[in-house]
Amino acid sequence: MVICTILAFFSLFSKSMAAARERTFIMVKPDGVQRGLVGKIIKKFEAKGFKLVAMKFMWASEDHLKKHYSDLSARPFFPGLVKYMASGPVVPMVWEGLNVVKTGRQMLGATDPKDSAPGTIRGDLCIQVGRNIIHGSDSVESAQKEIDLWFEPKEVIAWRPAAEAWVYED
Ligand code: D4T
Repeated sequence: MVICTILAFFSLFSKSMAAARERTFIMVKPDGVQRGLVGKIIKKFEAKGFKLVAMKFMWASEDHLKKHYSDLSARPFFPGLVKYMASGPVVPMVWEGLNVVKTGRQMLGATDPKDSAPGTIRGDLCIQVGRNIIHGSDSVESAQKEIDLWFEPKEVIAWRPAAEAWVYED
């Protein structure tokens, strides 16, 4: 009985810890970098309580961006999208936390800024869909694919923030 209780406790604990380790891929696009919005965007994710586990500053090639947006290759805006994304440096990041994929998308706001609610990143900081300053994964599965495309495993850092016990109940 005692053993069962202990096992149940650890199973619950590890489930909630696993959920808190969900990861998403967030990227400040070239217009966000050129407009000096990198710090503001990072601040929002940090202030929410999410944990930064990977980040770099790079100028992505068109080939790399075609892979990233391969699902959209048949769309009429695809060539323009790839050119814009390759027009300057970007800041790819991995953020970790409970429900970070869904919450991250909510924080970004709708893809087209004309439909993004005020208070969201796109709602507050941009105007047109072709210059919407930030990307965020739309599912846990696509987050994993995108993280693998943009980062080597060793570039994603496992660490425990000092404030973690003040962000999560357990
Ligand atoms: P990203 O991937 O940039 O976070 O955008 P979303 O996930 O929110 O939306 P998406 O994949 O449909 O679009 C990818 C990218 O294409 C640009 N875009 C989109 C565009 O230039 N014209 C358009 O009509 C659409 C739909 C903006 C985001």
